[in-house]
Amino acid sequence: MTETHRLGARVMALIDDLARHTDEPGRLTRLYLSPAHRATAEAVLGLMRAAGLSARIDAVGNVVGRREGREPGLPALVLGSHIDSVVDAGRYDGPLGVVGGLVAAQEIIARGAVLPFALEVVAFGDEENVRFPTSLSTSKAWAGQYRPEWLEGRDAGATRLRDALVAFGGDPDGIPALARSPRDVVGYLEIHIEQGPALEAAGQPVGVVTGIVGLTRARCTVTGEANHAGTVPMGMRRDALAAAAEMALAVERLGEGVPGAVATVGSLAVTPGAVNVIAGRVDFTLDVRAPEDGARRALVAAIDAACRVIAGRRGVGYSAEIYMDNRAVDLDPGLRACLDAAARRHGFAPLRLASGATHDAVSMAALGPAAMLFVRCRGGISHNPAESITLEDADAATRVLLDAVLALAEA
Ligand code: HGY
Ligand code: MN
Ligand code: MN
Ligand code: MN
Repeated sequence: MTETHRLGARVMALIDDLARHTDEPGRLTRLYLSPAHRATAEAVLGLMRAAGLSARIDAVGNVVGRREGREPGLPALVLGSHIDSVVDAGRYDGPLGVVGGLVAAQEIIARGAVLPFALEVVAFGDEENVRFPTSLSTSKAWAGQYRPEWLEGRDAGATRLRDALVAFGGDPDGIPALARSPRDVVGYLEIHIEQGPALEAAGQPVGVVTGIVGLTRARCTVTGEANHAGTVPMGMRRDALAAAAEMALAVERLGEGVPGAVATVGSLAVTPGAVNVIAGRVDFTLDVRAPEDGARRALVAAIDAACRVIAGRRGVGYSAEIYMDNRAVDLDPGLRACLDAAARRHGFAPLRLASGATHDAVSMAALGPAAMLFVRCRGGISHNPAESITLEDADAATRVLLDAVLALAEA
C-alpha cells in the first residue's frame, strides 16, 4: 500500500469490519441498544484500546476513548460520530466519522505527538433515533440536554427504552452525570458523508459544513372508526387512512411551498390493517426541516392547521405530539477555517455547504466549537445500502482531519 492511501485503506477496512454487525441478516440495520449495537460498541472499544486510548462504554451506550495531553485532565478535542444506523442502511453514515477519528488519533499517538489538549474519540450510540420514539440522541446526554421523561415517563416508549438500556448494560441513573461542562471541551470535529450530490458534482472529495438545519419531529395520530369495508357506504365512513393520506399530501404540498424547507411523512402505521376493514386509526411521523427556524416553525404550524381542517371535514380525530425540536446550528468559524486550511494544504478546494441532515455536531455545538468535514459519496445516496465512498476520499478526509488536529495543537 502506497503511503498516500495508507490511512484510507485502514479506515475502509475497519468500516467493512464493523458492517458485519447487523440486527437483520442480509442487510445493515444497527439500532440503538440492539445486539448489533452491543457487538459494534465492543469492537470499537477494542480498537480504541489497541490505538492507545483509554476507553469505556458510558451510561447511555456511547463508546468513549481518551488520550491525555501533555498533562492529565486537560479539556478535550473530541472526534467522532455515531455507530447506530437506520433500517437497511449504508455502512458509512456514522462509522466513517468514528473510524476516521480513531485512525487520526492512532496516527497522532504513533507519531509520539503530545498535544496541549486531551484527545477523545466517541462513537455515539443513538443519533438516528429510529428505534425509540424519544429524542434521546445520546450526544444530547453529553450536552446536558437529557430529559428524565425519556426514561422515567409512564408511556410505553420510555419503559421500553429504560428496559433496553438496562439490558444493554447501561445505567439510566448515571445519564445526568454524563453532562459535560464547556470547560471540558476544546471542540468537536466530525467527518461525515455528505448524503447529497454537491461534492460529486463539484469534483471535490471534501467540503466544510457551514451549518446544520433546524428540525422538528412529531408523532401524529388520526382516529376514525374501524368498520366493515363491504357494508358501509362511502359517504358514511370515518376512514382514518384516507384522512391520513390527504394529510400526507398536504405535508408534501406545504413543504414544497417554503424555499429550502423539507417536510416528510416517513412512517405510517394502520390499525387494524386488514383488507376488509376500514382503518380505525393511523399513526404517522412528521419530519420538518428548514435553514431558518422561523420558517420551520411557521411550516409546522401550517401543517398542523391543515391536518386539523382535513380531520374536521372528515369527522376524524387528530392529535400531534412534537418530540424533537432542534434549532438550526451555525458551525464554528474558527474550526471551519482550520478544516478549510488543512484541506487546501492537501491540494483540495473544499466546498462550503450547509447540512440538510442533522448530526451529533448539533448537540456538541451546545458544548463548544464544533465543525464538520463532509466527504463525497457516490450519487449522493445515503440511508440506503448503495451508500458508497472511495478509499482515496476516505484517505483525503482522514488526512485533512489529522492535519487540522495537529494545526490546532500548534495554534
Ligand atoms: O435524520 C437525519 O438527518 C440524520 O440522518 N439522523
Ligand atoms: Mn449520520
Ligand atoms: Mn443518518
Ligand atoms: Mn451524525
